Amino acid sequence: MKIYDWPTGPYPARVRIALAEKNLQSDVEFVPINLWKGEHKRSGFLAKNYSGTLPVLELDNGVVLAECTAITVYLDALAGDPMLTGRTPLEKGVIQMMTKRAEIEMLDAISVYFHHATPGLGPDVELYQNQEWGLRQRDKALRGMHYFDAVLRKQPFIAGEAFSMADIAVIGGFIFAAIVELPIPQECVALSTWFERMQERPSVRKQLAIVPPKH
Ligand SMILES: N[C@@H](CCC(=O)N[C@@H](CS)C(=O)NCC(=O)O)C(=O)O
Repeated sequence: MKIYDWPTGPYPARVRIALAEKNLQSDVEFVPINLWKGEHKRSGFLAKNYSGTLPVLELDNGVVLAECTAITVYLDALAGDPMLTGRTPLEKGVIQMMTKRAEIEMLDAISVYFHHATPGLGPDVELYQNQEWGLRQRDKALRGMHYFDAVLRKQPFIAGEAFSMADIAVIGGFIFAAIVELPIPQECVALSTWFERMQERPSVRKQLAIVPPKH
């Protein structure tokens, strides 16, 4: 299978971490798509992923899967432990909920901040920017960090008692925060401590070596 990706991208990082956790890296050919040159907005790539985003997984039979969550669900089902998307019906539901929350409240919000209130991918790619919207989303991401801090004061992982896809989504948020130099609020001690613990995982350490964290 192929993964269309960009090595320093926070969303592709989610899939790279999942691949490393499942020990599936050697089954994958990585095909770089240059975001800074806008290759993800060209017709050839849009034919694979209508949304014009990375990462995209392409199977050997040509079937294409986009969206980090969908790709992670697929990869998780291919191999054994650790299970990233849960075993019981309740675990599966909670992990999906917390992954979506990580996207809405942190990762996607930072992405909107990047694309709208910073130079983003540059004038050739960022054809419409709305700075006020970007700044609101930055503030939303900061509120999201406080929310996840509160979650982690009560439990060791984002979705409960075990490492999961939801942790990986928040790690994606940390990676994006480092790129846009958005500091994690100092008072979010549980969140920072959790992130230090996440870096003990080889899958995460390897990814952060590509995108050094600043927080
Ligand atoms: N919801 C998508 C978001 C993917 C996404 O935004 N990826 C970034 C790469 S880090 C991207 O392609 N950005 C380019 C753009 O939005 O122009 C997912 O979960 O895969």
